[in-house]
Amino acid sequence: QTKPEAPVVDIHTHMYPPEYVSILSSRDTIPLVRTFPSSPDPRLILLEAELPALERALQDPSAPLPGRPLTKHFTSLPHKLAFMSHHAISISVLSLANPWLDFLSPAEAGPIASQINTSFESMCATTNTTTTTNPTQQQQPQKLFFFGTLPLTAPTPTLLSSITHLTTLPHCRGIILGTSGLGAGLDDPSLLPLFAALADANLPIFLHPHYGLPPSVFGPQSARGDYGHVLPLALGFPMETTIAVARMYLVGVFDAVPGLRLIIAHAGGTLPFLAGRIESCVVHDLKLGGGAGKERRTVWEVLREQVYLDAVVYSEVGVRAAVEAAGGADRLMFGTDHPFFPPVDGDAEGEWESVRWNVTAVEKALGKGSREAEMVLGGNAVRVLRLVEE
Ligand code: 5CU
Repeated sequence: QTKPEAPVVDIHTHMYPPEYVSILSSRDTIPLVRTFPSSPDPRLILLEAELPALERALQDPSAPLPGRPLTKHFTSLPHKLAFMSHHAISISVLSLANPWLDFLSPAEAGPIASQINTSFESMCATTNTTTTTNPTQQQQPQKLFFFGTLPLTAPTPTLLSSITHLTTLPHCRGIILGTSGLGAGLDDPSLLPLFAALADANLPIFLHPHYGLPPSVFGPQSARGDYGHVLPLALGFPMETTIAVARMYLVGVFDAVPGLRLIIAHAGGTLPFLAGRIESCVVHDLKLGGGAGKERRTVWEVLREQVYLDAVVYSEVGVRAAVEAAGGADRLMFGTDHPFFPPVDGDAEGEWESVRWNVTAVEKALGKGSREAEMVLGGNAVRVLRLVEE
């Protein structure tokens, strides 16, 4: 008898449901969706770094298109399921992509959060009751769960009732959160009731970047060429995440809410590499106490007790560092970042090399077919996020 395939679980996979796309299509400032006569797909413009290209394209129809194509992979459930099937992913934990609801007015944020979270719940419920094993590929049945979205600009009572709403949705397994929090970063004391409510509800935070670093950090626009998304995405995103978690640590969020669990995107940004340096600076610069009679927990201890990392890092060197930093292969979870980073040959219905790189990185770091690799590719997510129908 052959051993059943271990499930592959994608915990970092985004969608924009139709109601979100209509909001973006009605906007004049980023984030926004625009159509251009020269492009079959509308363009999705999200990042500050994309503004100069947007302005050029609005003035000159022959200028390169800004942002990225808003393909069906961002918006359609059948495309998500086909992508999963193509890459032998049996369970996905969906999340709204950045910048979530960060830009909404306080009055609209609550109702829109409720609508979007309900929409994710219904995608999961429909899929989990209707899909079966694909007989040609002998895969496990496809299942969906999701990380909810919070109306962060809404008044606190609305925000807290949105968490209560999430607890009633059977397929919600946590929330996705950016680094701005209520507008003042994740070390803002006003966030503590929210963190406590999430811990009480057993909803981990999937922490994800969006804002990057100010463009000036990367130096003046280079006369040597356009570096595209490379600097903001490859470097700005992970530094943003690192700074947000460092601030949470420094202000004592993890001690104040010991039940809080964080899953940090992109293998923790640069934390696996920089945690030692943060720790050294704390020891040398600050007297951070854990309160009377309490020992301060080191950055390493917090990472190993309250933090999980995704494995979206595209190299075995990064996977090894993430496993070391998180305290073992039982704290890392595979992800794809679908539908970002589509195939460079343009065939989005075929194999995505970005997915292959992340799978190969895990297999090279931990051993193809090893128990550790299976845990990272799926077992950890099933255990940590309780990915079984209840
Ligand atoms: O390509 C991009 O801009 C992005 C993004 O905005 N969000 C994300 O999760 N990955 C890539």
